[in-house]
Amino acid sequence: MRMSASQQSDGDPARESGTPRAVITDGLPSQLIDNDPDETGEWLESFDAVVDHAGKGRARYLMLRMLERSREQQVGVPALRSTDYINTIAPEREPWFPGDEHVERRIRAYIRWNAAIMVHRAQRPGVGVGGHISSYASSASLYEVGFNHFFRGKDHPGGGDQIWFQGHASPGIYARAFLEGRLTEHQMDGFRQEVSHPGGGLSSYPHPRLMSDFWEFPTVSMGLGPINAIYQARFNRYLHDRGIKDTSDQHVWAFLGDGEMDEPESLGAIGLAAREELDNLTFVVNCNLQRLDGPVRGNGKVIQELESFFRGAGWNVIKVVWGRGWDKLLAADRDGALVNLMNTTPDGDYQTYKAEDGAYVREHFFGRDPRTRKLVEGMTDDEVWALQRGGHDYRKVYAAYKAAMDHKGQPTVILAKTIKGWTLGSHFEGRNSTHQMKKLTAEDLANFRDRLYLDIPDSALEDKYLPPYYKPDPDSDEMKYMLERRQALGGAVPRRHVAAKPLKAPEEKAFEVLKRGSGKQEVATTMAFVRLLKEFLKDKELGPRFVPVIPDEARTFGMDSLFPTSKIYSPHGQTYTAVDRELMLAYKESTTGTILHEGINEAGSTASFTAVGSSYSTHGEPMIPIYIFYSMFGFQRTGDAFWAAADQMTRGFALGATAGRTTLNGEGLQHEDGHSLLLAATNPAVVSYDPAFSYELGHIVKDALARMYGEDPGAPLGGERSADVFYYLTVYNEAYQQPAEPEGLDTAGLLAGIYRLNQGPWIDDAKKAQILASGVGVPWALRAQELLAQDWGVSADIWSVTSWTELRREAVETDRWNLDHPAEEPRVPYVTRTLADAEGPLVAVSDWMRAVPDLLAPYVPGLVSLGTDGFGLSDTRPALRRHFRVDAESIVVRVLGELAKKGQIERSVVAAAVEKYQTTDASKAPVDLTQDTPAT
Ligand SMILES: Cc1ncc(C[n+]2csc(CCOP(=O)(O)OP(=O)(O)O)c2C)c(N)n1
Ligand SMILES: [Mg+2]
Repeated sequence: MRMSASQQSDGDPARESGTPRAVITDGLPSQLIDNDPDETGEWLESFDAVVDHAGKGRARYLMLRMLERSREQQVGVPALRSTDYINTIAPEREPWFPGDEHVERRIRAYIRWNAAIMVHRAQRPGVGVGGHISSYASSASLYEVGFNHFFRGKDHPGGGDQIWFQGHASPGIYARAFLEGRLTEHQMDGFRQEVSHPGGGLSSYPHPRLMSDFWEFPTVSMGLGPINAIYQARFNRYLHDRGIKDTSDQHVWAFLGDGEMDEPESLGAIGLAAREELDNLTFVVNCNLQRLDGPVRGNGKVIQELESFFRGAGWNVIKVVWGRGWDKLLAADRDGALVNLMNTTPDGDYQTYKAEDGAYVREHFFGRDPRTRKLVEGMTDDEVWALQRGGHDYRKVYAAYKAAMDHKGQPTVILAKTIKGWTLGSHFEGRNSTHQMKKLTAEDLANFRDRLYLDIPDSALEDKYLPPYYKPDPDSDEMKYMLERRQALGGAVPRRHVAAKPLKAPEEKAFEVLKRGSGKQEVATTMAFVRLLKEFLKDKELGPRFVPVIPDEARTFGMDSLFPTSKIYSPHGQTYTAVDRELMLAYKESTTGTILHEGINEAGSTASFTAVGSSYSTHGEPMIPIYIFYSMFGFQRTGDAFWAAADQMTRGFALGATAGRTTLNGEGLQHEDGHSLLLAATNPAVVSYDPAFSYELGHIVKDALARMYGEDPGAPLGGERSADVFYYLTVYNEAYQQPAEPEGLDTAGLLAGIYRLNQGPWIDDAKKAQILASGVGVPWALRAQELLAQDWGVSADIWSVTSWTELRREAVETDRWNLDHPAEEPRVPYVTRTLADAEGPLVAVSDWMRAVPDLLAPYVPGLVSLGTDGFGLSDTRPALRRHFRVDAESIVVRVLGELAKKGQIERSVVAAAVEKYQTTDASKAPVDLTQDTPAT
């Protein structure tokens, strides 16, 4: 078919004659009956003419005006992604407000004052530790409605709610705890002085690690709160569906900043919450239109943008834009002119209005349209100025929270419009710099006090550094009301509590399979771990506590064998006919499944790991997460989330599978991990091990379970160990024969991080050497031991270093003790002690970059290392190992080189070894016929 020029359509099928139209194009239905095609044709022609002559911009403008007009004329058009810029809940649908408004307003005023004063006092001379005033000032009503009416404490029969507080709002939460009598004035004055303040201070932000009976959920690394809250809500459902705990009366609240919503993690998991119908979850986004530097969306509208994201994802969206003062204006807005104005005003202007005054708002907002100008004719400038934003009107907020709690089948997001720095006066409100203002001038203080109607005399404000806190009489109506409300709702919030019962140790027979070794069979340490896990799962009491968390890699790690028995958790069960239903290892989903299969989603998996691993405290139900992932995509990709997990005192197992820069040989630069142990070492809560053999793994896991979930038997070295750790175990995909556990194994050494695997052979006049190796490096070291003996007459001892990082940690602690006790006999680090009598050069090797073993260099005189520094690349394992100079032959050369340095052999001998093994040529590396390409 040939088209004339006028028929050419820019690819729009609707304009090509004869082409059937799609039923839905761009969200608009198109199979509508046309009962006047001529008229339709004229409209379309006019539109085409505008496009042709005035351009697409003008055409778009006219279309939007048409939509606007159709709304004014109340002609329904299909829903767009966002609704008008007005409250979702119409005034006539607002519920009865059960509180005492007057008393609640007074309570809020006290808390507002104390929150700001706490930060102000923390700037006194000699302290000056910072803090935030304006964030809480914008969200006080959002919190107070929650505290007085919704947030259930731990004594509530349902078990209580889980609440993520916006990190920068912490002063408000402390200020409430102060009024409730949970914190003293002395403690308030210790804000951000956790070490120097007598008796300890208050942490800057919600940090369970630092205030472990107060904060439950860490926030402030923006974006982690939202994703962690989603996975917490999902985990609550999981516990319920599995029959472990009735969580039906527990709600998850997450208070978030509108700027924070820019983080990919904030929005990245909202689809899961909708898909799993998490109506036990409410997000409250404090839309004060500002972030740290300035407006969040100066040229746009953040509330509208977020509404479209959340609606699109399937959430229930409740907008709380305007306070009650606007209701009568909107009711009088017969032709929709006010709504249009609201819709078309960008956030940047809304921010500016609130930094000006009533006259400005009248002129620049209402004055833009004669119809809206007229609407406020009868109001004074002060009355115009007093028109509130929705997030400051507790009735509107109450209505939204109630609707969220009553809503079934979807999570809810409440988008509440507020003013940053509200009630703090004109220097703060809506100012771009407000986020970082920490002090009030004398004038600010007096105005603030007046605005809040507080009974504080001028004389009390004379000390500009230490204006007083306000604490009403304990018998006042406000104090009684406040405490009564909390009591009715199940006690103080936030509160962290640990009442988990210890778990019994696994049966000894579970470890037998690892102790026996694999005989002639070749097994990778990943498989050894999976075998152990299967043994654990058989245990009637302990088995149900294990929760595998898998980001779409179960098959890679051989965990698909768990599918048919453990099953994959889905709140919907398995409603389809599975393609592999006839197979033994069918993919099986179930409402009571134990596996949390998170899809290709390490951020979500880490959030799941955190929820599961803190269940011992959040729910009093110890659960053991087994989060297994590509080691490259763990600490490197989600290091910050692991840091938050550590803050939350998460316990459990993170398994870095396919570890090593040469062991996952085919996958190349982006996959091959030679540094996650180094990254893990930076997290003080992470206990890392790099085991070589299955029996090592068995001992480590057994000890870890006792430490995190048992009665804590103390450290192998005799010290006290914290249970608030999680383990990072690196496991490999290279199969080799797993030896049986040696007789008389030095278990204490194995757990401390190093033990002598074997001694070098007896050779007359032998030169001695020591090789330290970990993980897959141990077999290379054993081979090097053979070559050294057979080709060069060197007798090398082999040490299995199960944990470079734990040895380092112990050494650093010892060092620190010595620093503090100069007059006493210095203590010697474990690793130094262990290797003190080891003869000859010390060469360390592993599939990690040298910096990993080099962590021990200050404590092991003479230690030199080999490692996989640099980017990974694809090749055979032998070629890669030669390339990086970590294979057995390279180890030999390194040992000989060290002997030459000591003058024990000639340098020419080392050169001969290089020549003999061709260690500088990766293409000369031996071919390994036993290994398949690893599955990924
Ligand atoms: C990941 C991360 N990046 C940057 C920051 C620094 N930061 C702290 S608060 C803030 C602005 C917060 O704005 P918003 O979320 O809108 O909260 P508001 O204080 O306005 O309620 C920024 C950028 C942070 N805490 N976390
Ligand atoms: Mg903000």
